[in-house]
Amino acid sequence: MRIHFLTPFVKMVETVITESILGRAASKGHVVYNIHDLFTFADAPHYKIDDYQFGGGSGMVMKPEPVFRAFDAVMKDIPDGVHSRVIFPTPDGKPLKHALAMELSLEENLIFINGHYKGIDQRIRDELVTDEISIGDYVLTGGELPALVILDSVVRLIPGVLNSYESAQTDSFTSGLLDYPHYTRPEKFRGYEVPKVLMSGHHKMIADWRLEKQKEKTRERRSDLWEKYLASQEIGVKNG
Ligand code: 6GU
Repeated sequence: MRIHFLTPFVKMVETVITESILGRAASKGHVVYNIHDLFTFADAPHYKIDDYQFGGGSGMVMKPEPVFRAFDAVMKDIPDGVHSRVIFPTPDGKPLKHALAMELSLEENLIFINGHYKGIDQRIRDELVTDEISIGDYVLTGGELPALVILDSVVRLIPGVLNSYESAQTDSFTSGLLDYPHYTRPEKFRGYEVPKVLMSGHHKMIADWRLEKQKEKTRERRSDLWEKYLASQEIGVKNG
């Protein structure tokens, strides 16, 4: 998979990628990163990438020209018919879910356009973007962190990127239940003990205990997931 970033914050994106499993995925040959500095596509002599908003209002808006030029440069290297998605991270996008991450992990090219909420000319969104994605109901200062969050959720699903221990951790959202508690040595720590059942060596009892903990946690914290789980189990939700 080839991943492009169109961003004014090249260093930030590079640093997160090189210091994480996202970078390891590139060394292993699973992905290639291209990070494009939007300032290099702006007009001399001022290389401005934003400007005042038509109609008034506070805050600057990202100009269309640098983004369209950077986008054209990226598309020149992508042959016709090769599957690409153009992602604009924004709090008014559709929520990021495991299923969307799965879908994106099958693409050949992902292009992230990083801007600022209210701060990007609508024509970029109308003409270039295929997916507007939000990472939750809160507002961040810019699109770089959410783009990296989206990317991380996608890249870890590419076969071979994770080792088997790490991939086992994927299961939380595929099973529809939240994860169970984990313990390691020492067995007694500051007076707190590891649940006896985990020391029993009894696989069926351990599996039952873990499933019970998953259900408990999901019921308490995520009524939305819990309702779906019940429906999928055909227990019915009549009494819920
Ligand atoms: Cl995708 N961008 C910004 N700026 N804030 C967000 C977000 C995205 N998702 C949640 N909050």
